[in-house]
Amino acid sequence: MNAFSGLDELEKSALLEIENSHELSELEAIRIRLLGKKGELTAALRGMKDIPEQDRPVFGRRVNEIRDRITAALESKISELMRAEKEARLIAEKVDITLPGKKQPIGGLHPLTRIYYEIRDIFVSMGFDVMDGPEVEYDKYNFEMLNIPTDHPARDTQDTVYISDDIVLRTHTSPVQIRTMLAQKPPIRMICPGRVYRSDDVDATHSPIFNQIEGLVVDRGISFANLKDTLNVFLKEFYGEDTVTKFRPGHFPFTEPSAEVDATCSKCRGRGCPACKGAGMIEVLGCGMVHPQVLRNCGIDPDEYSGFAFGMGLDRLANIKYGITDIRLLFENDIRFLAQFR
Ligand code: 2NM
Repeated sequence: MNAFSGLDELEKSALLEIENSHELSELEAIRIRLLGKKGELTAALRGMKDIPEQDRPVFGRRVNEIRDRITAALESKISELMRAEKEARLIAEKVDITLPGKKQPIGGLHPLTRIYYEIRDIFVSMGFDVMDGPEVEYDKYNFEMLNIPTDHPARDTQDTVYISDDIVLRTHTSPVQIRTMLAQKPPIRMICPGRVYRSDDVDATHSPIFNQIEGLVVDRGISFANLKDTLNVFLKEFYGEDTVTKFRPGHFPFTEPSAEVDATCSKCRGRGCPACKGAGMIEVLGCGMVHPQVLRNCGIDPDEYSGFAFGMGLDRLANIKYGITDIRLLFENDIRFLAQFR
């Protein structure tokens, strides 16, 4: 029976070929060649017309049987090859988790941020709140309510950046003190850090944007002695216990009396150096008793309450502390400069 033995031959050689194959792509080619529309098994089925009619059902069943066996053999070989492939990949991709990792460079705080955090922590430890306010500010809050009249030199357009007739970039953080006094009743103990703006050209000692911290205390019976003691505690904490301070008379429109404060030069500890121009002391902040008119402007009765305020330039303090002679370095964010403060 020629047709049947042809089928046996086809089955035998197909299964052998599948068994000996080692490539998934090869198996796919075999599948198409054997089982595809124009494949060998389909061709064999077409040969059915040449065999006696009574043998055809048996022939048909045999063809189906072979198709099933080839399909099963292909599937089992495919999964065997895929298993082996995965095994090989797992071995090839093995990772030694005991190897030390690659060190990532760690960033650091900007020197201004470090100084701000130090100062903030000292005042917070004395019970001060930290307040925030807008950098684009009403003229009223930046000047008028602070007792800075329209013809005051601080208003000169060469200093102030005007957004419109009545809106400015704040020239100090004092408007935040005004907003605080308008919004809450005494006792008030607050500091306000932030950027301030002046219409200045940039050079080694000037920047149109710089950073300030100002503070304000308002309560019943607040005196100049409270001002001196609070700032002395702060300055000794910040510059060191052996720091000596000197309160010199000063002038601000929003405080009366006012003072400028010198502290022992942190570079030479008073011996005299270029940083303090040989004086051994260096000016670090301005302060004073809040002017009664400023309190009144904010709805606080100066007969009942008094207060003191102070302000300092962060950039200046950073320069002194780190011996920086060009303030542009604080704003350029050159990694080579910043990395020295980690
Ligand atoms: C300074 C010096 C002296 C100050 C005054 C006020 C306010 F709003 F309470 F009146 N805030 N800040 C002040 C006083 C600021 O900076 C050198």
